[in-house]
Amino acid sequence: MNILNYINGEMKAANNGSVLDNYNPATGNVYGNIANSDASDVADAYEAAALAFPSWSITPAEERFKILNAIAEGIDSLRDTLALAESNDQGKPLWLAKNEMIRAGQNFRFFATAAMQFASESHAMENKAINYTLRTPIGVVGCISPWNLPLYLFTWKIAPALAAGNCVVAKPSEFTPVTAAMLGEICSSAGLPNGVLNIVNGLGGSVGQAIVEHPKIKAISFTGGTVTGKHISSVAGPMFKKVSLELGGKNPNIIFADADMDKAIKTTVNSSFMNQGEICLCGSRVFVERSAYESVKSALVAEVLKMKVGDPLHAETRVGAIVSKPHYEKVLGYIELAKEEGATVLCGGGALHPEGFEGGYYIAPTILEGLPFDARCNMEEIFGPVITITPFDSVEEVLAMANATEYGLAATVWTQHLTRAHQLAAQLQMGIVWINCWLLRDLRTPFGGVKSSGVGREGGLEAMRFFTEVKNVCVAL
Ligand code: TXE
Repeated sequence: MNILNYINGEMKAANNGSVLDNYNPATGNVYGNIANSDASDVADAYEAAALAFPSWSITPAEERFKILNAIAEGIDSLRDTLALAESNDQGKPLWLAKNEMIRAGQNFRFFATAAMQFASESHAMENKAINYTLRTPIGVVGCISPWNLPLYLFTWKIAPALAAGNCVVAKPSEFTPVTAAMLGEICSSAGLPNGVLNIVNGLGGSVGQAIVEHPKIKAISFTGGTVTGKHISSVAGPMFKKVSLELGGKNPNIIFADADMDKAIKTTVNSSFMNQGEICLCGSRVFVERSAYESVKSALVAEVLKMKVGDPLHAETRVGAIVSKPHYEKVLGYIELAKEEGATVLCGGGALHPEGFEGGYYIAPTILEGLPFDARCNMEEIFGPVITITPFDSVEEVLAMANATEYGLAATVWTQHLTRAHQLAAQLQMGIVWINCWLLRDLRTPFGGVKSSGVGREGGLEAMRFFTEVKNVCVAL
């Protein structure tokens, strides 16, 4: 399978003709290639987008609604094909990829309706004046997405950008380009005019960098690693671009002794290991109130030992392959570091080589105990199937440990104590707090983190605001 760029409604090879290998992480084999584009392809994509903008930006909201809805239907109708492609490209279990394809369609459907609902504000000054805000599309915007939830996150950015009337130059991760290319075809079939969405494939340092540096691409929406986010900020800042950054997390999952334990344990297994732990929202630091510590620990270990790891296409697989060899090595490196830091491995603790998939990148779901709260493996994002478990004695103590990292994306709290839950929600330095649940998403809610987890919020009207420029008009009465 050769993945081309989608520019001005056409599939095109990179101008320089070069390609990169595309690997299937389940087997470690090369199974296709992708366009290895450079700044000249980004320049072409920009030109196509700039040409399409005058017409797309004044296309009536109802027409944008219809086209975005048709894209959603296109995704829905190809759900199984997209899911299989995503699983082969990323390593995630097929059943999970199928769920994510539902969300990819929902992203377009949600922002199709946002196009119809988004409205200006007005502020009356007694009898002196009336102010009204005008919100207009920004122009050509850049959307750069990662490899963990490929189509899910790609569409989460592109849909609001288009709904708000912008044209887009987008880049999927070089590790997972396939479903983005399929989306290009879906968009053309759904009647999206040529040039409104352009997808350029290639490496972050060339294509991503060229998008961020392009003087006329005025806003960048990025999801990825904190180091890359910091670099993007340093390039986009002096150019005064609007930037939305959704970066890493090292999320605490706090379990009190009064929690509904069946639910807490079942959900903790998911929040720790879903998508091989490669979700920025995964709860990688589990804190358990001391009186419940031993029982929660043994219940978690028992559940994790039942999880089938291996062939992502097998219906019973819970944990598939790690996305790439470099990332696999990074995660294994952290497990070794944890051992050096004094961790006890309760389960997992290394690579797996399932029969028939010996070349794939598999890591056993790993639970580590006995690390100080400020050990590196408790402070740095591992982004794999690795969690730590730590007892606590008081609310103050767990709050201090939970807030101790540089990250501030999400926290989960398990308790039946209403007051304590709300007090913790207010004091946790996070953009998102889940109480007695995890990853329960309402697309209207603001989504994003504080501290090194990012800048800005996605979701609902926040995303529509990000992708528009605002002007206040003051009329004296
Ligand atoms: O992501 P990168 P990496 C975390 C996770 C992971 C770490 C590094 O901890 O181990 O980040 O992952 C593009 N200008 N997350 O290095 O590089 C790149 O091509 C513009 C958390 O694989 O941040 C890809 O499309 N773009 C996370 C996208 O950035 C550049 C999801 C993300 O890749 C660029 C993924 C540049 N100079 C990793 N360099 C989350 N928040 O969910 C790279 N890119």
